[in-house]
Amino acid sequence: MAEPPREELAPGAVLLRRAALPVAAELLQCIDEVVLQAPFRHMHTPGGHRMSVAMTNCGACGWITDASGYRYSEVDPETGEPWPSLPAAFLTVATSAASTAGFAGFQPDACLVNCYVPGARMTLHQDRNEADFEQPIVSISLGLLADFQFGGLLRSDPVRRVRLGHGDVVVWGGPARLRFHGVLPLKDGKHAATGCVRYNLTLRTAR
Ligand code: MD3
Ligand code: FE
Repeated sequence: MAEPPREELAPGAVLLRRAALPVAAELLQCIDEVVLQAPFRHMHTPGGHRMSVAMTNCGACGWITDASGYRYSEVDPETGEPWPSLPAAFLTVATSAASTAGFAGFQPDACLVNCYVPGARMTLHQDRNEADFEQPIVSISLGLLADFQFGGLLRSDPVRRVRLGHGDVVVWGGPARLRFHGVLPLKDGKHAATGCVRYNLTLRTAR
């Protein structure tokens, strides 16, 4: 079978366009199951802002934010129960993408599930609540197109814009791991697989 197109966005940042397309329907079904147990919610930043992106998690721990700060939690603060387990299909896509990108042995223990509706966005930030920055983060986009921004190691560094579409997988590791990144406000649209939303899965080794 043909290799998926592999695009190096920057050292350590590998875009595998449409790599998750063959299993996209299965991933969406897994999201539906996760959400039954741990519904999407709008968390608040430590500064008190309500996030426009709705989030939930699966795996041994999940990323949360509230007045006390940004961190990982072994339980869903809404219920006090553990997060739903990491679906096997998430793990398979993430570990195979990581090894294609040169990160063999990736063992994610957390998956943040983001849900964007038109207008939702994520301002430039770094992902630094994980224990070991030697471990990459794998992101999987589903549904509506997003204009993703990635910059450098300083917030003030220039940003590049990359359009991420249904089934696109990106591995962020090595020197790209701490780059600033964000998502511009989602544009209106309708996708055959997801309707009027975009989902993004980020698989992480949090602990
Ligand atoms: C670059 N999510 O959840 S995924 C996030 O589309 C997040 O929902 C965005 O940023 C989204 O934290 C972007 C792409 C991504 C994820 C993690 C990264 C890019 C990254 C970590 C380091 C550098
Ligand atoms: Fe991020």
